[in-house]
Amino acid sequence: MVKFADIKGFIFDLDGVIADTSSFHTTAWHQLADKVGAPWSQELEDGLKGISRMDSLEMILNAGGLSNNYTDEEKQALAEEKNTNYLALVDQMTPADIFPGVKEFLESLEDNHYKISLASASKNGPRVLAKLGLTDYFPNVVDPSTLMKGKPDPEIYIKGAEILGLKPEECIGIEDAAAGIEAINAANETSIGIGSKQLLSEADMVFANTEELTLDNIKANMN
Ligand code: B16
Ligand code: MG
Repeated sequence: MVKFADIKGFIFDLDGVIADTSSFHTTAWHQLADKVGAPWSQELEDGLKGISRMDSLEMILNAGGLSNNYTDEEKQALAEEKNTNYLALVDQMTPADIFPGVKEFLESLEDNHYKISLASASKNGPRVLAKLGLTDYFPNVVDPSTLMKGKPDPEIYIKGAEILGLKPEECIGIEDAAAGIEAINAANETSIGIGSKQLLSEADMVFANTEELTLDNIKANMN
C-alpha cells in the first residue's frame, strides 16, 4: 500500500457512502422486479450496487429469464419508470439525510487541502448532492454518461483522479459496493470500503460506517 503522506485526493462514490440513496435504488428496483415478475434475492440486491441503470435492469430481467421478452424501447421505458420512482424518494431528502460524519470528513479534507471528486455511476448524482446541500464540496464530478464501461471497470476511478490532475496512486477511493472496490483497486488507487468486511473483503481497509471515516483512522491503517 502507498504511504498516507503520498495521498493528495479523495474520490467518493455517492449512493451508500454519502447518503442512504442505495436503499432508494433498492426499493425502486424491487418494485420493478415485482412488476415484471422477476425473483428478488439478497444476492441480486447486493450485486446491483454500483451498477449502471441499464446494466441493473438487465441483471433483474436475466434473474427471471425475461431479457428477451422486451424490446430495447420497452427496456428504456422500464428504466425510466424505475428512475421516476427513485427520484420521488430522492426529492424528499434534506441535509439531515447525509450519513453521520460525512460532512465533518469533507470539511477536514478541505481544511487539509486534499482534492475531492465524485465517481458515482448515477446520472442523478448532482441532483442528490444538491438535495443534501453538498454541491460546493464537489466541483469535480465524473460524468457517468461519458464512460465506456461501468463499475467494476476502473474507468470511472481513473477519470476521478484525472479531473483532479492527480495520479491514481495519489488517490483514495471510497465505496460501499464490491463492484466499486474492484474498480478502485483496478485503477491502482487505495480503496476504502464502508460496510461489511465480508462483502468488501478486497478493500485495502474497511470501516463499518461513515462515523469511522476520519483522516486519523485512515492514517492509522496506512502507516
Ligand atoms: P442512476 P453509485 C450507482 O451509484 C448505484 O449504486 C446503483 O444502484 C445505480 O443503479 C447507479 O448508480 C445508476 O444510478 O440510475 O441514478 O443513474 O453507488 O456509483 O454512487
Ligand atoms: Mg455506492
